[in-house]
Amino acid sequence: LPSAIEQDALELNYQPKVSLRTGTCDSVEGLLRWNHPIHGFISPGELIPLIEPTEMLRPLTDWTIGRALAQHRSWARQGVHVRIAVNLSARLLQDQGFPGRLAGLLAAHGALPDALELEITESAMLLDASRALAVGRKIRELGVPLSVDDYGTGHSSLAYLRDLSVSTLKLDRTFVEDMESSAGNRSIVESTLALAHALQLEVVAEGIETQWQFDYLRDLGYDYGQGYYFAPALDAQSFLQWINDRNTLPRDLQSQVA
Ligand code: G
Ligand code: MN
Repeated sequence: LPSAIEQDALELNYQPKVSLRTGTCDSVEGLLRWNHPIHGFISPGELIPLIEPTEMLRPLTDWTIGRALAQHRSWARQGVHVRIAVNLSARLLQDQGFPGRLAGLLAAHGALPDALELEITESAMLLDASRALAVGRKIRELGVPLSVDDYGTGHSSLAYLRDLSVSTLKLDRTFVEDMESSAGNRSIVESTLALAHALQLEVVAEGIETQWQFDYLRDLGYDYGQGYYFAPALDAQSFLQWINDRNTLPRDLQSQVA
């Protein structure tokens, strides 16, 4: 991994997040890709748990944030302004030096804090909760939005949604997947929306794959959606093509077609 970082063998791919109200896209999730010379593509799901307990977590995090900020600027120069969300290890909320390094990265890239968003999983609060709250607060004070990823699958109290100053909740795709056939999943999808909005959080449905799911979530009042229905994770150039094609569609069509 150190030499992969040095030789730029890591890449970020970008999956669009689409407003279910307007059909437009103003943010993406950056997903790490490592094309390993022997093992082939290694996904972040495989990589992060291996890296987490090691001293490589820091350089990998810094690389990811730096890459996202550089991409943000490159797209901006091409007239496309999208926030980039990156997935962070929950352990970073235990790292009191992280907010300072984050501020340094923003300054080094000449980036505004809302160029970026940090996604963390619920497990952040399983560690030292009071430290996670303090680090989370510092991140928010910098102006970088935090969101809770894979919501509903972790083991957490609801108190952290109230206390961790997150701005967005991303409902895990397993609840969206079987929505059509599972009344239980529909109840979870609906009550999560009510909870999020009551706490003044925006809510994103992950894993939208079908027209039925899209219609249902939009009619229910979900703010954003992400999933193969709109697009898979795309390389930087393909994303530019995708968003330029999409944003030239008439408004009324944007909210109807993928
Ligand atoms: O945990 P997180 O939400 O960051 O996971 C992102 C992962 O979800 C990526 O690996 C991506 O390929 C996958 N993914 C994105 N959209 C969909 C979808 O619509 N269906 C399924 N099954 N997986 C998806
Ligand atoms: Mn994520």
